[in-house]
Amino acid sequence: MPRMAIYPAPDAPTPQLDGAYALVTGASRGIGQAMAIALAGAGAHVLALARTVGGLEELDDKIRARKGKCSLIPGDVTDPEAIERLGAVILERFGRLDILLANAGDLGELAPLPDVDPKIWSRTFDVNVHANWRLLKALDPALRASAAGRAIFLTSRVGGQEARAFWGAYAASKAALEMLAKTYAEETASTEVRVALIDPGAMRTKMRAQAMPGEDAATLPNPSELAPLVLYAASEDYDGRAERLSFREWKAAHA
Ligand code: NJP
Repeated sequence: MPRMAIYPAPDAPTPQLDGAYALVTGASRGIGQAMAIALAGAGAHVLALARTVGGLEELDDKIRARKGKCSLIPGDVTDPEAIERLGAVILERFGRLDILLANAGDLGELAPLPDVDPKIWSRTFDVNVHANWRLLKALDPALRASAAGRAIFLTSRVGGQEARAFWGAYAASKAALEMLAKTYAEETASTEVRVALIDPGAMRTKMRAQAMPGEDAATLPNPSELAPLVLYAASEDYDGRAERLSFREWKAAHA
């Protein structure tokens, strides 16, 4: 019997994450950058990973302007050696990882399945699935070393909820990611590690603009609105096992 997702109350106080170490992948823009700012605002020391150094520096400026803590990790999540090294460095330097926000994602190509470019198909799975498995593999010891390790994955409505024509590579990769997260939740059930899946719905980011070029971005939520859900999933109070936390459902329940 699948467990029901439990959502935070709209008026719940912002969780305090003082002293927590939080690795955010895809922190150079969009949801990742906004959530890195939110995590730092709640007291976490953010370890921000992405390829675009300019975006990371912009994040660093924003966090420091708010007196938060941030370390930049320019890199590619699809680089296996770099991810393996990262796991070892985090464990050696900090002794633990309290929060993994596995946010980096690739939309791939919106096209009928037979027409998807094989290179883009592979890249989509490399970023959305294989990189996240490697992150888990590399960071599992550090997450288990935390008193309340939290692994949070960004999914999508099309990842297992709703098949949509032309979204094949992205949808199949997010469905695989969801099963990866659920499996990890089972494997860590007897530990202090907890796993969350967050479905942000349509948000005002570059990926969304790439998917829906004709859409008026002003009608979409700002990624910062996702903060209460992400901070809840990152908190000691969160006790989920990778049930899907949907931003749309949470907003609708409290409208
Ligand atoms: O995406 P975007 P969003 N190595 O394109 C990074 C999900 N989602 O914020 O490396 C390292 O603005 C990239 O950094 P860079 C979605 O599937 C969204 O919209 O510098 N990093 C950038 O920081 C995804 O999982 C919506 O190019 C890599 C970030 O990823 C998450 O939310 C709806 C990388 C992508 O920023 C964030 O999406 C939904 C690599 N190889 C699910 N490749 C939505 N926005 O509407 C990419 O249902 N990145």
